[in-house]
Amino acid sequence: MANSAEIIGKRLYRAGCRRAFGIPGGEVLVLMDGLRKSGIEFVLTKHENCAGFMAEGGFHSDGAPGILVATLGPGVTNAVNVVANAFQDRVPLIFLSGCVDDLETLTYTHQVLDHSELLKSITKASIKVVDGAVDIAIDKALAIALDGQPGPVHVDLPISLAGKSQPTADVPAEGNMIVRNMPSQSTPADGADLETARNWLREAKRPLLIAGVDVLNQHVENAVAEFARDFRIPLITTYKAKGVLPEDDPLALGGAGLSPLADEQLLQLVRESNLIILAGYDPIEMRVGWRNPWDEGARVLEFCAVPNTHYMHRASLSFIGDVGEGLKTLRKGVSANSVWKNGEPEKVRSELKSIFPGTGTSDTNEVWGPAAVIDVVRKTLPRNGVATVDSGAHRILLSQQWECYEARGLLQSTALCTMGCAVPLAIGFRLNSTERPVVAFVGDAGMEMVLGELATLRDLKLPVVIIVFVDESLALIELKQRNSGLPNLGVDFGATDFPAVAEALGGIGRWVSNRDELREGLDGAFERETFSLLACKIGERVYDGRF
Ligand SMILES: Cc1ncc(C[n+]2csc(CCOP(=O)(O)OP(=O)(O)O)c2C)c(N)n1
Ligand SMILES: [Mg+2]
Repeated sequence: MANSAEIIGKRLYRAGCRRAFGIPGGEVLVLMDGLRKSGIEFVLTKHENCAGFMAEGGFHSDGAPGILVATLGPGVTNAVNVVANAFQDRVPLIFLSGCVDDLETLTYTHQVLDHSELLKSITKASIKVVDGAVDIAIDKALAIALDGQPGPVHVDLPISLAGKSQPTADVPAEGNMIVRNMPSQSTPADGADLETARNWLREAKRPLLIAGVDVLNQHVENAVAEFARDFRIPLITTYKAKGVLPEDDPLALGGAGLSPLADEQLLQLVRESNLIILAGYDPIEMRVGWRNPWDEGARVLEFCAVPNTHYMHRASLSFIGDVGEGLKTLRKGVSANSVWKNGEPEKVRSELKSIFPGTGTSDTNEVWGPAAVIDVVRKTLPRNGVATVDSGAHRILLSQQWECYEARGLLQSTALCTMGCAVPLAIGFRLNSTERPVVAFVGDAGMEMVLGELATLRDLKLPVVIIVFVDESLALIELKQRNSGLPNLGVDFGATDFPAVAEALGGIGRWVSNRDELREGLDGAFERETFSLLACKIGERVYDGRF
């Protein structure tokens, strides 16, 4: 006989999960023991919010849903931000919490709040486990988390149920099978719509592809890249989909999302295109400029995972299902055209490189500053290295300048755009991907938000490299405040000795104020037994006019 906690552990293990992240309270101890007995390692963090991002980092590495564990009351409330992030950023996250037994709720109030009600607007579902159907509850949570567009599912486990014996659920022995309750790959049906779409592809002289997060969720990166290459169609991606086509490919126009300077170039191309093909594109990552960015009469084909109910834009024809299969079906019987005869996409590509110098092999003319930092790290990090980046001015510059050579090569919060994600994302990813160098870029305020997790890094002995952009300011917000003509208020702050903090917490810390020092700091840092923090003094007010 297994108890409820063990059943939950076994089902999660079968779904590929190998780690759970969080902070315990008395109410989840039996649950944690059940996870451990099932082969799932518990990783203690300093904040539930960071635990959730570590779980997400692990998901980007192995594809298994992340697991976040929190105790009732304050544990759950501390997790709200990362659960909202998983919801907006389409991350399959199983959020396990303890709760008081139903009988208790009538007469006991200490730390008791309605978890499900609290999480309602930021989860795909919240399931309270009931006696006799523990296996169903957890399998259903997995199915919902992975279905359509992935997202967070909350599972509340009453304290006394956790240790209660359950009829042993049948769990097949094979290890890595991910439970996917998805419909089998669906292709556009034959018919008038498909014929119209094929004709448009035949006639397209200026076609353009825009790819988004669902290409990654459906694992159809190769199909999209192949389609782009075979038909010579330039590709714009969201920040999440950067690297679907290696960004040194001449067809790759880089990521779009937060930079008005990049948007100016890319949206012009969108307006000039006579066939826009959307591949797994979810505009939740985009700013207002991407609301209805094409003319009413434009030909727009949309291949999407779920129906377009966001109304951020409209498409002429929508094909819902497997994006890769959709593109394969579309191209049947259509041969490649010669396209963009005046070379507009190449012009945009080189214009973007001159706006954001330091992209790829080109050098920045900046001797020292944020672009120089990004430049040095990109050229030092091996091609298979993975970067994470936090929210702030540094991120907008980096997302444009950083060349990605594979999907999930740059991890960030692009829909909720929350601060405090880069360091824990890097930890979770590196924990799983022991062979890949991982670097986290973070602003000084973002770093101060998650300093405690340096102690987690110390305990895990991971060689994550952290690059802190030190400007003693919430640079992005300060810039907006100044541009709005508002007086300076609540955006600047005092100096922190980041290297000293890093050393005190068991890492290597260095101040860096030029390219050579940065290269020296990076030397050997990816092979250490601990983390390295390189605090880059970039000066104040350095982002004006840069993005
Ligand atoms: C949790 C959270 N709080 C506030 C914000 C709003 N915000 C966006 S960027 C930013 C400034 C971040 O400062 P820093 O980490 O130093 O990065 P910088 O802009 O200086 O590069 C703030 C406060 C946010 N995105 N997330
Ligand atoms: Mg800053």
